[in-house]
Amino acid sequence: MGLNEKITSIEEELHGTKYHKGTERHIGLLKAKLAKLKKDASKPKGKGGIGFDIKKTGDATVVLVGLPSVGKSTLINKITNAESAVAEYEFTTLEVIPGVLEYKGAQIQVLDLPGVISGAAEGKGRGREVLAVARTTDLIIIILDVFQPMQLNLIKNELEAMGIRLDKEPPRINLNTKQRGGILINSQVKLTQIDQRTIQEILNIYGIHNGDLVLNDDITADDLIDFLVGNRCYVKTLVAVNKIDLVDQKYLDHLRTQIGHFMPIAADRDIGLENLREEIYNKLSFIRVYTKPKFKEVDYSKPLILKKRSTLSDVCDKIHRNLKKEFKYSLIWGKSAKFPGQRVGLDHIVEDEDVISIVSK
Ligand SMILES: Nc1nc2c(ncn2[C@@H]2O[C@H](COP(=O)(O)OP(=O)(O)OP(=O)(O)O)[C@@H](O)[C@H]2O)c(=O)[nH]1
Ligand SMILES: [Mg+2]
Repeated sequence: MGLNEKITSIEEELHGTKYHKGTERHIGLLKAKLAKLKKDASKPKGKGGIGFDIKKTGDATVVLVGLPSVGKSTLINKITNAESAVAEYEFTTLEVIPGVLEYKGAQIQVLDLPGVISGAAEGKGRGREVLAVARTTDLIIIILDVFQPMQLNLIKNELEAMGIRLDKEPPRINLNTKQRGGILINSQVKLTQIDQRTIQEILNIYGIHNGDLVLNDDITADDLIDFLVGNRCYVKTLVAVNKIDLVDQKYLDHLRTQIGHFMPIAADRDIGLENLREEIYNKLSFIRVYTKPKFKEVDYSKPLILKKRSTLSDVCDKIHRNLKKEFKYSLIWGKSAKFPGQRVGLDHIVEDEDVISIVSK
């Protein structure tokens, strides 16, 4: 049996197996085998790497994902400086079109993508290339047509199939492989979703027979498989429902009971766009850091906009391309400082409202 036949046969078995306590382990193992086969099957041939080549700019990158004709290009044209073609027919956009959204001092790169269809992650309609762009962004805005809310599940499934985990933190798992001694599971929390035997067997599928596995979360089989496959991305999402000019409030209230929280917008009528900008900014949870030049006052007028958990090294990159080479140390005031004016190095993690003073060579 070739790789693809094996994949199909396991997929069929998974479809035919009902989930309950008694089949939990079997399903976990099937999923582990399936993920392993898919990983082997998708090993890049030749040059490697898929996707459009997009140069990242700005403080964060956001991507618009949705089916054809939901209004992605209309939206990017309204909230950024981009000029992306808009038309009534499907697949108007065929390339990745970048634009910049400026909000509260942050420069947010927004990417308009070609429409995604069912089967995209398997390669339909250049779907893999399109979706691969979403893997490395900070936020995925899923755009739905107000009359097709169930597209939400389709899009989420396609993104998941590309190894993107939505609105989730990476499971805290650590593995130290060894030469002998079997597998030792050290779990810091009570495991309610997977048993030790399943963990052992899943590890075996990935060729791991000896080592220490440390778990800091109540993980599922899927979490363990994600960890073992290793190329998963964890990205936040925001759902926007477009063309709300065509429906009434009652319709929208009902929609909320079906798909949960979303941002209602009508891109070509400028409805809901200010709220959307605000929500994009908030979701990106930026922090602001101020600089204090030597012997001068803090410059509060020009905050440096950074992502959470940024280091001083990231701060330097924001200020000047070569600053890191010149960097000697920095003095720091604020939440991340042990005491005002603490002396810190490039790997120090900054926090919101910190003040820094860089001393260069
Ligand atoms: N009624 C209404 N129509 C809209 C709205 N926004 C966009 N449209 C229309 O929807 C159609 C598709 O818009 P596009 O922006 O090209 O959609 P797209 O998602 O970029 O489509 P593809 O590039 O083909 O994937 C156009 O005819 C737009 O004028 C809206 O808020 N309300
Ligand atoms: Mg478009």
